[in-house]
Amino acid sequence: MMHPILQAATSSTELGFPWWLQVTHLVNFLFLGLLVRSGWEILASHPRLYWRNDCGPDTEWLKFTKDKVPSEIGAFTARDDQRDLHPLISLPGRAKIGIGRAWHGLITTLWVLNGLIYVVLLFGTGQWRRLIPTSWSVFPEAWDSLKIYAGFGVPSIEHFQPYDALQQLMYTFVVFVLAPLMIVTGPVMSPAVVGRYPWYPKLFGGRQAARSLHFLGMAFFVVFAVMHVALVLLVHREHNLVHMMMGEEYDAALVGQAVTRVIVGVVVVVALWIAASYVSLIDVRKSQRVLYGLQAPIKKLVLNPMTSRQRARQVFTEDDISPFHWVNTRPPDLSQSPEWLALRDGGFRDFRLEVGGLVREPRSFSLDELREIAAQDQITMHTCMQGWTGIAKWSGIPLREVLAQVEPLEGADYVMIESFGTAQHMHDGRPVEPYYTVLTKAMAMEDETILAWGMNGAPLPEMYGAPLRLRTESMHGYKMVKWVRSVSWIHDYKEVGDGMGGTREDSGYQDMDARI
Ligand SMILES: Nc1nc2c(c(=O)[nH]1)N[C@H]1C(S)=C(S)[C@@H](COP(=O)(O)O)O[C@H]1N2
Ligand SMILES: [Mo]
Repeated sequence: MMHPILQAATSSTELGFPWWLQVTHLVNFLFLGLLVRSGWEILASHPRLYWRNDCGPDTEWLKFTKDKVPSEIGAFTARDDQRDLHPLISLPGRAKIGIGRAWHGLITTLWVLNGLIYVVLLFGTGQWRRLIPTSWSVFPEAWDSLKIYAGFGVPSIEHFQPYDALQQLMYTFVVFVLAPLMIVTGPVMSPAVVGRYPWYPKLFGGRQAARSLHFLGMAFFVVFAVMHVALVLLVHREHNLVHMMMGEEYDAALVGQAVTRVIVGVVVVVALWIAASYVSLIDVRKSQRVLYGLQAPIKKLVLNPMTSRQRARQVFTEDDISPFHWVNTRPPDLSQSPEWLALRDGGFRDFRLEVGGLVREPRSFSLDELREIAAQDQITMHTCMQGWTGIAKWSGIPLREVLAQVEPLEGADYVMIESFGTAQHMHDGRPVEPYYTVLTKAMAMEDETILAWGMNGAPLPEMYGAPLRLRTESMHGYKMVKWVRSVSWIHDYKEVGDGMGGTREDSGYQDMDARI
């Protein structure tokens, strides 16, 4: 009988260190860095983490800002809370969150693909046998290794086949628990997924709990990566390097070349991480087009069929309404819209919603007239792409009922909603512009796309968009124009504004397709 350790050693030799193992590792290292850095960009736009969906003041369990949030609504906006990070740190840096989100989405797809290739080959080639523990003895053995490390010792080389019990446990955890955790919590950030499958976020304890778990997973990945690299370099370094870099069993003659390859590999990957930031910032519009363009087909395929059913399913009740609901951008002031201020002073009695554009005959409606056409209530969760959420009851008229009042002309393919108000801030530093958004026909006709005049049973407050605001529950908050002035059929969103589909798309570099 061969000693089990020796037996394992022989089978390990037979398994070798195939090239695909090295390639998938290197690609993984590159992608993880891009994911973590773009994740930081997103986190910096709302540097607070919660377990509860209402994100109220002092309900964070962790925050990366000293700012306190006053409970007075609008005193401190979500925009005021945004931080920017240096391009050396985050991807791309300088608070270009639209581009950060674009990178995050694109790389996620590629990272999952690389992971699938790795796992398929792992099982296809028998490599899994040395990675995945197959006996309970792995626990006491790992404990022994841990004790040795704790005494700043190093388990002897025979323990590594080529991985010791502790490594096996760790790697198995990272590949089969941690990575899947990131993959399953990611989609909970999408309003379309959460709106369409309301049971899904509940698996994780809610939308914010999933966001917090996603963050903790990232933290674990970072700690693991640092420890992993440190141990590779500290414990039997020469063996490891030859295995990893040369794909061969240890041979002293190969050490020099292995070390060179490590250094080159790390330098190239880190350079690519940083280059991704600076290259994206050279021409931000182009980055937006390219990065979102590349993932458009898969987004269309996977997300566009998902429309919110929070109303039909009665996902939330009055009890779920958030006591605090963040605000993004304050009502228009005198310089922005004297017109809106005059209407407000008259209690919006003179307000008329203009419905026009490419239509046979434009029309306008008072709030009372709109109420007579149709009314519906919906208790839904608002998700801002920055990361915060809030649950409220919205009352209003389905947009499709408004659109049914006019006859669109040939070539009217999109619906534009314009505001009396502006954005709080334009990301490219130009003066603030009137806020607008463009919806595809499908978005406009959704069941939970409404123009709301009421919030939580009262008239819509000024801060939240009085007299009318758009609610598009399958999409992020940036589509939901507040202080609505008009609805127009247009031919193409490329012909209005900067041609990107809305104010946040034009100047925040977000995607017109706001379902994730
Ligand atoms: N006119 C106008 N509407 C707007 C915005 C804006 O800046 N101006 N911000 C949007 C964004 S990014 C979000 S998240 C929601 C926030 O809605 P709330 O302030 O009612 O929570 O409003 C949207 N509507
Ligand atoms: Mo937002």
